[in-house]
Amino acid sequence: MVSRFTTFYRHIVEEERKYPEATGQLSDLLADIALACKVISLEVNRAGLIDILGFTGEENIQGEQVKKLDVYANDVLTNVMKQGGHICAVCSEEEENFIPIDDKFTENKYVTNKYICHFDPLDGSSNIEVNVSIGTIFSVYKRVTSSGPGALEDCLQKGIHQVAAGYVIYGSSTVLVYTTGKGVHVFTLDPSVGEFLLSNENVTIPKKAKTFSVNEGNFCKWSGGMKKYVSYLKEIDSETSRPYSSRYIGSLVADFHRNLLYGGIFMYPADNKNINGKLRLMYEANPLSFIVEQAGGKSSDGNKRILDIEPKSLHQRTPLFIGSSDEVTLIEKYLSEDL
Ligand code: P6P
Repeated sequence: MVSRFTTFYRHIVEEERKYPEATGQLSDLLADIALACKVISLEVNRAGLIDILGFTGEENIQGEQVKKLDVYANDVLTNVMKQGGHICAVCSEEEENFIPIDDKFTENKYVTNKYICHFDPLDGSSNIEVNVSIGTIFSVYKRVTSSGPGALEDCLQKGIHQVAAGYVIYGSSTVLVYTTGKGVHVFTLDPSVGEFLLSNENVTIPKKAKTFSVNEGNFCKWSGGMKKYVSYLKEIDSETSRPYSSRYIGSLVADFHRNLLYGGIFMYPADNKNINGKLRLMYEANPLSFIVEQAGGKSSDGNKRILDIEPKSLHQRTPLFIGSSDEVTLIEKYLSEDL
């Protein structure tokens, strides 16, 4: 546990100070993302009240249109990024194309916006009606073009080139997890002061796990290797601590977060209907893969490292096997039988 009172911004600035060449843009960008997520958290935590308080769900008492929460989350994040002045392009699960943002003109000169961001503004939002934890996932890269509004080549980079990644879970508490390539750190929002406070530093994921997370309703659509692996996990064998426990919430950030802290493997494989799986490479698989590798875990599409995948489109899907390294290595072995 952490003994000192450290806010998220203090933590990122302390990291920044270790690098004389740092301009502070990444620290400010991460602080902007945290601010947006605090705002989203307020609305997510009120969501259940919309019906109870008699709002029509169409128009609130201020006469404003009550937006679907995932559209609301997207608008908050996009607007904060546009105003922040550090981003040349925003890519979102909610937007078909990337949103280019021009360099800002301040003190009679153009200042180049150095970064691009991918977001899943509110992953798992269909769970909100039943009060299941949902989350925001973000992924940050340095631009590859020199200046001006961002271009598609800035947005389609391999996950290995991320400079920062993280997620915020809106659950029993609001928790922010992030990495800039120097370990994985966990913060818990203290609503009374409106700050994310450091609760767990340099998190590591156990190499072996006791739980697996997968939607077994898809069992009949899986490959032979996938069926064999999940059946193996459910056999009784005390020497290998089997059967594993099955834990599947159906909300990626919640399933991932439990596995990160306790150990486990999350799987969303390809199947005969979704030949590339369901989850998205750029704003789900890549950021969580950066985090899990920083925590000593592993992430694969069943055949190769997620972070090495060359993206072809903003919303491309990928099979995802992510979590404790021994488990991911084992599932890759089972799936190699399918080749
Ligand atoms: P299924 C939620 O809709 C989501 O995108 C992820 O958060 C979650 O892991 C997955 O889909 C659940 O998918 O097909 O098992 O309901």
